[in-house]
Amino acid sequence: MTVGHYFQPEIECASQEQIQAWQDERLVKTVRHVYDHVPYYRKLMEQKGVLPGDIRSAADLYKLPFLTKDDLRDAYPYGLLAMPLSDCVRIQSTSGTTGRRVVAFYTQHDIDLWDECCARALAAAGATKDDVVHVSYGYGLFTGGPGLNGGSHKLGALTLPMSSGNTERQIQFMIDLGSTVLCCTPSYAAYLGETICEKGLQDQLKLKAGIFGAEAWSEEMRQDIQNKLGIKAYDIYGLTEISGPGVSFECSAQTGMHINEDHFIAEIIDPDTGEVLPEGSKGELVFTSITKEAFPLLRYRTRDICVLSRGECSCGRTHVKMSKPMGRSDDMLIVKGVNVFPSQIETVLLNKGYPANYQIIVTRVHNSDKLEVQVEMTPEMFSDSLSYISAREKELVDALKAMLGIYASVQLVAPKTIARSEGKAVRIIDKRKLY
Ligand code: DLL
Repeated sequence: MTVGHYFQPEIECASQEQIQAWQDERLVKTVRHVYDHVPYYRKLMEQKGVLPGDIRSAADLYKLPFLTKDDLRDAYPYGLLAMPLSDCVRIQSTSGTTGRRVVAFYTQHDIDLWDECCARALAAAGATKDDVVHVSYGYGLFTGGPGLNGGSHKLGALTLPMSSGNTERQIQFMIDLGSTVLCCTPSYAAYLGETICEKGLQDQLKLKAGIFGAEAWSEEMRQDIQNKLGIKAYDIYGLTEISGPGVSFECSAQTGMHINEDHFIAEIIDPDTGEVLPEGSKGELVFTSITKEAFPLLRYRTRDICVLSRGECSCGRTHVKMSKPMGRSDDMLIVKGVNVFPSQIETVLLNKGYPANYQIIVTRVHNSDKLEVQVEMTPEMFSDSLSYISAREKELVDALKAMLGIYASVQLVAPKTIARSEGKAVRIIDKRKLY
């Protein structure tokens, strides 16, 4: 067992019996709290014929109804809040999606626990209070920046709240202030690495580790980042609904991410039937938060497809590990770290008078995502005036930017040029080979 690199060893390396006991006790308490304070969920429980008294331990979890992103939308903004608003101190929201925004609320207690989860992730990557933690995740509503920032503070490390963008300044600060741990999306890490190599600045860096998540990344990308930045690169997973980054994190073994099981119970279900699958099966990941006060979600369907595995880990941690997500059970795309639903793109196109004949093409060029939308013009719009077509394309680019929060290039094509399908329309062509 590799000793060290823990933030809370007594929790991170607790026995299975202890983890079970925490989960049993905390689940019972959370179910009661939610039933008493969240009429939306109480109704779901009543519809399923379950009462708080039916949940006596984590073994009864399967009796509870699921929650989905649609529930969060229906209940927007306060319908799933379990504490008075005056006890909440923070709101965060999912990245970039206007149509389907999810807002999550935190009390100070919730922030403290979230920070602890991120501190565990930092410690697992070898960070201590002597490190300079360079946080280049976006700050603001997105949970990346605030999450790792809070974790770094908890650890007592010197925290550089850089946020994303302005690559020249990022690199300058990295060199001048001796950043040792980098936190950002893997795409941005790869871009930083590329720029640093082009400028021949590798020797001036003190970086030793990086914590990269919020989007899928392959082992090849890990190697590329590690080589370019001269660091060990660790994965971190999380979602706004469940708190943000730090729901799970990679350790030195780099064979999956330990889920913080004292805070979150994980299940794997069959996405079609909702049936709970035995450990080791591939299916949709479902989380139940058991320590949150303001926004505790019971059996939340993440739509991320993965595998759970329990067993000895060379790092000494005992909490269950999840694989890297291997895909999604819905059609959400993550482009440049931003969640994009094809339905949002369709809404923009239909609102602007285009037919629903379009294709969304996602590629990754030099580790950077590119989103392209090809859309057919109607016969009435069709024109051979190039300036007319480029003005219409520009109008769509602007409308998509307003809806998605990111740039998508648009190509208008002649009527009836996009291949028709005899079955489901093929709307998304993802060429990134991420999973
Ligand atoms: O992406 C939280 C986060 C910030 C995680 C920084 C890690 C680092 P959302 O914007 O709500 O939250 O997006 C959540 O992103 O359901 C996954 O599909 C995907 N995702 C998050 N981390 C990973 C990862 C943040 N390490 C959604 N690998 C999740 C693959 C990831 N996909």
